[in-house]
Amino acid sequence: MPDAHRRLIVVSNRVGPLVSGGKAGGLAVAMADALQERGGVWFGWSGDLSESGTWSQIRTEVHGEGPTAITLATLDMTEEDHAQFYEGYANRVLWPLMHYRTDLIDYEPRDEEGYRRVNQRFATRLAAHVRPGDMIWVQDYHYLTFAQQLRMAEINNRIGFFLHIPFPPPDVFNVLPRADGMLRALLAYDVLGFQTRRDADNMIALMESEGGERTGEDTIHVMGRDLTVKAFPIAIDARSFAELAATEEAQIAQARAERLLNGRQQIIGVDRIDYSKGLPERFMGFKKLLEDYPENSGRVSFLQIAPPSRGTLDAYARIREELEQISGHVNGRFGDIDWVPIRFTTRGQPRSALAGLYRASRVGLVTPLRDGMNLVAKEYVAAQEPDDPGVLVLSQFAGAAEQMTEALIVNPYSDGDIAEGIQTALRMEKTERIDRYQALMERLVTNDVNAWRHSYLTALDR
Ligand code: GDG
Repeated sequence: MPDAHRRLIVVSNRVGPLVSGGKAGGLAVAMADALQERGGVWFGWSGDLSESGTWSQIRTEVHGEGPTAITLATLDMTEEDHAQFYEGYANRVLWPLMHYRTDLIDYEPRDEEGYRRVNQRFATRLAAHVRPGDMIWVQDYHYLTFAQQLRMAEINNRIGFFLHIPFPPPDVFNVLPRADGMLRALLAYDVLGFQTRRDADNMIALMESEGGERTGEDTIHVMGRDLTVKAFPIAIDARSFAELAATEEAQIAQARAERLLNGRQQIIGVDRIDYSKGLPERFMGFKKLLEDYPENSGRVSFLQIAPPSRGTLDAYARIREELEQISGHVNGRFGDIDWVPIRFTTRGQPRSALAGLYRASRVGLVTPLRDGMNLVAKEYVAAQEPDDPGVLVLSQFAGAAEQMTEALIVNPYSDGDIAEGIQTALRMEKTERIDRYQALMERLVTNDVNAWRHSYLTALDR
């Protein structure tokens, strides 16, 4: 168990909310729980743009008191910071790169400068508040160079990093201009955590190509530094999510969906609109189901909930249009006056309603082209009714596929494969559905988000 007396400092792009369960998504809940257990500081961007930006005063909000008090500490950014650091380098270079989409990289040297500048400013501002013994845990691709900047500010504390998105093989990573400099920046961390064995192996391969030598199962000596490089698959609080699915609010959403379905079976997808999620390919997979297995006509509906994310970026607007086109086409060609094959909404749902909608669905369709983990896959399973569960159809390229082997694993690039996966799920006998659900659920409960956090912090707290 980690030493609960060392203060924890979490760094992530967005800070809060400090709630467990409720409305917040996976990352926020995991961080809030970690801080609630041991107290500490949660540091990051306020969400506001101002002229003083990273030079603005650190805004602090203290919750609780004594050793487990939590301080939320935030800084603004300037409009330029946000355009270069966030929209530019983080989302037009690192996001596509890490998702193996080198074709979508839009690299501008000034965005890289902005990225490095924001990392440097945030790190320098935080450094003034770091105490000896504090453990610093940095989240995600926005802050690859954060530890290097802290080291320059003479912070010698343990600093860990966790990447929520995939990490590609060396040949792909090296497409990044000045990739070697980025690798060197990452070596300033003590622990590099990844979602899957595959991602961790890709990092180790990159380090070995630079002369690194493994010193143990998860440790490597490279360019004079000793690091832990390890997979820590992120998880959900499966028990709480299962409870959420049985609450009154969830039941209301479930009943509403079932009324509309009128005895038909529902297939559900839930994703932020993003090209990594394989949404157009998924819609084509559903179309293929209707073509290849016409017995589903009038009997199955596909509900896709796709709230916008980073809506300012053109790529996302284009996907949305494409989805509207495909669903319009499929509904026109296959639908009937009392049957809408695809229902597609960009309206976000409360978390409890989502749980009810998962439960109302015979098939959970999670087919990203590439995904760090994918928490929707885990939520879908956790929300199922134990004695009549639905079936998860899961992309082989979601990190979750490494653990969720009882799902029906499909290739998201093949519409035929998706259609076949859905068809198998729809036809599956109840006993087999229960067997698969039980195996998946047992693993979700054992390896929940608390176990994830503890294993990471144990590695960091050496
Ligand atoms: C990144 C990585 C990794 C979605 N729509 C609604 C809603 N959501 C919630 C889901 C889920 C979360 O958002 C999405 O999490 P994912 O894991 O599926 O995907 P990313 O957002 O891309 O997250 C990913 C994750 O980080 C954690 O490390 O797994 O691979 O890409 O919790 O339920 N929640 C509500 N209404 C919606 O309409 N309330």
